[in-house]
Amino acid sequence: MAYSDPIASPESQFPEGFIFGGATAAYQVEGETRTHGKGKVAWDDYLAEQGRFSPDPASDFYNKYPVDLELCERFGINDIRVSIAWTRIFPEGTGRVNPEGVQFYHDLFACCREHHVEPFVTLRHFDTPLALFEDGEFLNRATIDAFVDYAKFCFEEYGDEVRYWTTFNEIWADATNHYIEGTFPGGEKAQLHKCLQCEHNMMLAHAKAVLAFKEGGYPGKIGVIQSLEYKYPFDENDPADIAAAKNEDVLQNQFLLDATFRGDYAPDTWEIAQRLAAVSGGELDVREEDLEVMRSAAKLNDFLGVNNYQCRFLKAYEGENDLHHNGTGEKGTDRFRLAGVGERVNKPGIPTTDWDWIIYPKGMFDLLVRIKLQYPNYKQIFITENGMGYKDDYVDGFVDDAPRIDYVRQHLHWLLKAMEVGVNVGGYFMWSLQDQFSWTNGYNKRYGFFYVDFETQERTPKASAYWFKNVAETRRLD
Ligand code: BGP
Repeated sequence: MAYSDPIASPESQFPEGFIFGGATAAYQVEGETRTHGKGKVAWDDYLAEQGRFSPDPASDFYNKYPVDLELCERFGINDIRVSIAWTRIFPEGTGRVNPEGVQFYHDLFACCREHHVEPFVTLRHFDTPLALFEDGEFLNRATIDAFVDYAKFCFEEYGDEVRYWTTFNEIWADATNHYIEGTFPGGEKAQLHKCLQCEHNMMLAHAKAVLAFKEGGYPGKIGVIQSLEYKYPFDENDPADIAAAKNEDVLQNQFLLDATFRGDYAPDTWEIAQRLAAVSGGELDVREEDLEVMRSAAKLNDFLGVNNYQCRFLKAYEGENDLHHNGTGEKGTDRFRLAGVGERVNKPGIPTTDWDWIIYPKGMFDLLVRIKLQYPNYKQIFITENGMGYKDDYVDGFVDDAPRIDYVRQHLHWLLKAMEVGVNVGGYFMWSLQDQFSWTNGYNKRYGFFYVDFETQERTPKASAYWFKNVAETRRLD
């Protein structure tokens, strides 16, 4: 089993200049969600109605970012993923600007520089302004224009302070959690056509923002972050399992990668996407003028951000939709059986987390090699998220998160192997920098290098932080 493989090439080293980063997202860390002029997002009411947990104060990053950046510097973390909260800039999503919000990010980026930490900035990480959400979010083409206006504002305002821009975080997660799994605000289930339409419209918005960035001649680089998972047939000799794996692959990976790197959809992608859209009774609205824009932008992406935590094994499935999200960490409760697509299963012997996420690090290698082979025009990849959700124990002032170290070590091992066979990877960000809340799971699913006591907001470096510091300093795994 790959998980327990020894490190195969102990002599291999990450190249000089490789990014060793930690990741955050505005809504998951900042707190202060209803103050300092910030406008509402759909999550505010959604979480309040659920009553499980609050986004305030989260990790209080709005006030504590100097502490976190100081920790980054001490622990060899030379880059931080942050996102700009759209509604700190435009409280209603369009129109009126909130100067206090604009200033906040100037201050944050300046503090990053003081601590020699590069900010890697995402424009939207799941937090669409409420007014746009209520108008249909990205299924409404007006949201595309609103996003591009917001992006242009940020490029103009922060263009000299930011070297790495990404338009969206995880278009697939947005689309599936909203329209298939029903775990994000809006909460619909098994609406395959809406999921694919959302993916297309967001990729069109990405393309328009890339063109605006390049036309503006800003100094940095720009890309998009996709959440990708290698899809293996459960039985690789069974044509029905192979077809199920392909269905899921198109939904999550190939549709978005085609849009990113081709700017249109290859014939097999398009045929499967149309068939899947028909399962939920819909058709896709993809216009020739969209594809023209996307084709122009496809040549201009400077990099691809890859968020990768796990892979999937797929079996053919003939039954009704049966979807249940394990959002509590009660192992073995997750179910994903999607009519017309397939059933997610695990293979005996492969470990999982308490949230039923499959731990199969070789999946990262297979995914990266696939991108290189299928989309040879990609320029560079950053692993923009990878990490392990875990119920950490704080004991006598210390957190021994050995399973997380093992998880990250195994993934970095397979990442190095991918680089050895020629995949161009510029950096790795662990999700997450400090503990923060998880959108659909709350505060007991911790991911950070730095343990956060959510009562006192004290930070405590975990064993993984000390281990990662050594990796970053030596650029070697062991
Ligand atoms: C990604 C998101 C992050 C983060 C992470 C962990 O999908 O970009 O925002 O939450 O996954 O996922 P979760 O919080 O569901 O465990």
